[in-house]
Amino acid sequence: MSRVEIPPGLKELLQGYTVEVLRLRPADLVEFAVQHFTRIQEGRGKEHNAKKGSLKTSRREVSFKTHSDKSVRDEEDSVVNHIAMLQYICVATVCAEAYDPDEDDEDDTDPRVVHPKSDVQRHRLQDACRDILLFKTLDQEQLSEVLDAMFEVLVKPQEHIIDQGADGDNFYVIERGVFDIHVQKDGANVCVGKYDSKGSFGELALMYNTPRAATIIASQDGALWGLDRATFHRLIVKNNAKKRRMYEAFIECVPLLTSLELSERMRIVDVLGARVFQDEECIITQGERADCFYIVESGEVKIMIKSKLDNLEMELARCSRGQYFGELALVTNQLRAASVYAVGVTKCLVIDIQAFERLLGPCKEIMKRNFSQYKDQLVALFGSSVDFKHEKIEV
Ligand code: 1OR
Ligand code: 1OR
Repeated sequence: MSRVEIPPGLKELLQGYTVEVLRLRPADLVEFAVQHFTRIQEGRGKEHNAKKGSLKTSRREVSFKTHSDKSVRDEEDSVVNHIAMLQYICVATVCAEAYDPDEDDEDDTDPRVVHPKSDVQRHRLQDACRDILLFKTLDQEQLSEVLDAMFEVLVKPQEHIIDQGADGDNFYVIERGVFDIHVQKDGANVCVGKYDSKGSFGELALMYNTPRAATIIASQDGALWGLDRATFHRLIVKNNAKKRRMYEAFIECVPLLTSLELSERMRIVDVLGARVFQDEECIITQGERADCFYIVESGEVKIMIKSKLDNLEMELARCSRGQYFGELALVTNQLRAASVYAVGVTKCLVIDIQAFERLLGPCKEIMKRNFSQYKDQLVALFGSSVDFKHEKIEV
């Protein structure tokens, strides 16, 4: 069988279609395909008009060569090969992307993993796991099963916890220590970020059955809590399928994310956490370092800025369902420009900085367009002479 070149973008295109089919289970697959791809084409038209960033360009340029100018018989072999390849991609896609827990009960028979811990250890573990986004949508019983299965890992400076390209064994939660993230880019090893005393890593290879996407190196003595692959799969990956069902309709309606492919939006759902804030609770504090990005799922938040002159906070804006905040510090790499408070009980979807960098790159252009609006509003409201704490916005 001759080698068939897979055009760039084909996998994502079929992946999106496959996920939609499995989700909506249409009676007529062909009719559904026509509607699905027409929607994409229309969306692409809008994107062209909006002149989005170059990252999406290669995807938009995907085109299928027609065979009308050649004899059908000459092309038969190639068509058969393509179909085989499509079938292969669809099967791979279903395995990697649209894992359905209801159709997989095998894991349920796996023995429950328990690593005994002292009270002190359990306390430290609970502290480390308090803000782990992947655990935020687990119920109490699932969470205690996860905590039972976790085991302590002490690390030394320069120790490689994960090597890019290796198979995934464990997921890790950080208790203490600084961990550098390295990625191979154009043959060179580049440090693209770090985890500082909190957060988690190593979920991607376990979620999508792929090789490790980055190398993680301890830069000082540290302590981690590991979770084995089987338990991660049984509890977190299964829970992700439920999360997709819960949030996909909402995520589809978030204006910021409409330029992403469906599969890209689903990857965001896989790693997000949900947090509920009480009335007046502070979600973001002006001047602090940033580690998360937020989308309001229900309720409302108010954005308040503090003047250096009188230290009084004044309200700048409000965000409600479908709107986002906390992007400014992440994109500009500065401290939080304002504080954000819940107005009434408010639920937000939270994405950590690493996932933001990895998954929301294509949306940054849209966010940046809003920054210039921030600037204009600021000048219009207060004049350029007003001195705010940390208000510097460089785009
Ligand atoms: P993993 O199982 O692939 C390496 O093992 C882990 O590094 C990975 O899961 C993530 O948890 C974590 N790209 C890919 N993986 C990353 C990244 C990342 N950052 C942390 N991890 N990028 C850096 C974003 C700041 C994108 C680099 C191009
Ligand atoms: P952040 O990461 O800096 C605070 O954390 C968030 O508040 C910030 O990201 C933005 O999401 C939001 N107008 C509207 N929203 C703002 C503004 C703003 N500043 C910060 N946020 N400004 C315009 C004033 C009329 C103020 C610009 C300094």
